[in-house]
Amino acid sequence: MKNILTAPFVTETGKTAANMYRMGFDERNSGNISIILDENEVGEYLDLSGVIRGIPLDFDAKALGGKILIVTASGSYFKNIADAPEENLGIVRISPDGKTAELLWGLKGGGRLTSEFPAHIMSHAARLSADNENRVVLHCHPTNILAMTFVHELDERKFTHTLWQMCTESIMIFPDGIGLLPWMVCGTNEIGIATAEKMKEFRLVIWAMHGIYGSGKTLDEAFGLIETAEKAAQVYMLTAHLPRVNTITDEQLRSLAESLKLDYREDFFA
Ligand code: 2HA
Ligand code: ZN
Repeated sequence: MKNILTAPFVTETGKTAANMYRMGFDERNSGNISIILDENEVGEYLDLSGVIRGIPLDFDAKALGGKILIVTASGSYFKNIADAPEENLGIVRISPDGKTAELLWGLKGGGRLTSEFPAHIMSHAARLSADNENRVVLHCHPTNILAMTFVHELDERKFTHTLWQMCTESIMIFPDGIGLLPWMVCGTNEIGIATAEKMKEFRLVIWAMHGIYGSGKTLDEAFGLIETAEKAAQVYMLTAHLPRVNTITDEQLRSLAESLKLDYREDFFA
C-alpha cells in the first residue's frame, strides 16, 4: 500500500485550499471542497473494505451511490489542510442506497463532513448529468463577488453580462455564464437542491451575499473559473462608482466569442 499522505488527490487538495486561503477566498473555516476519486487509484492507498465508521446522511445521495469522494471536514481551516490532512479531510464512499457515507480515511478525532455536503453531492449529480467527466465541486467566499451581490441587480443574465464586460477573458473562460441564487440559509438540503438545479446549466453558481460554487473536471478548472469570475468582479467593484469612459461593447464581445467559436449564452446579451 502506498502512503496516502503522498497521494496526489490529498496533496493537491491541500495545495488548492492553501491557495484559496491566500487569495482571501476562505477566511477562518469557510469554504469546502469535494472531489470524486477513481476507485482504482484510491485502492493503491487504502483498503477499500476497511470502513472506519458510517456517517448517516439526511438527504438522498443515491445518485452518487458507490462513488468515493475526498471532502473537507466541517470546521476545517483551509490554511491548515496541507499540514494536517487527516484531521481536515475525509475520504468517503457513498453507500449504494445513498443513505450513508462510509468513512475510509480521515476526519480524525471524530470530525464531521462539511456542512455543505448536501449541496456538494447534489451539485455533483447535476454536473455529471451535464458532463460525465465532472469531478470537482468547490465553494468559497471571494470578496469582490460577494461585494458585487450587494450592489448589482441579482439577475443571472445581467450579472454574467457585466462580468463578461469587465475582462476580455471572462467570456472565454465562462461562456456558459453564471447561475445566481438569492440569499438562502446555507448548509440545508433546500440550498443544495437549488444549487444543483442551477448546476444542471452552469459550472458556476453564486449564492448572493454569501459566496460562489465552482465545478469542473479538475481542481484547476474549478478554481480557475472562480478566480476569473472574482477578477472580473474586482474590476467591477473598482470602477462601478467611477464614470465609465470606455467599455467592451457587445459587438466586440460577440466577435471575440465568434472568432473563438465559443458555445456562449447568446441570450445573456441584454
Ligand atoms: O464551510 O462556507 O457555507 C463553511 C461555509 C458554509
Ligand atoms: Zn460558505
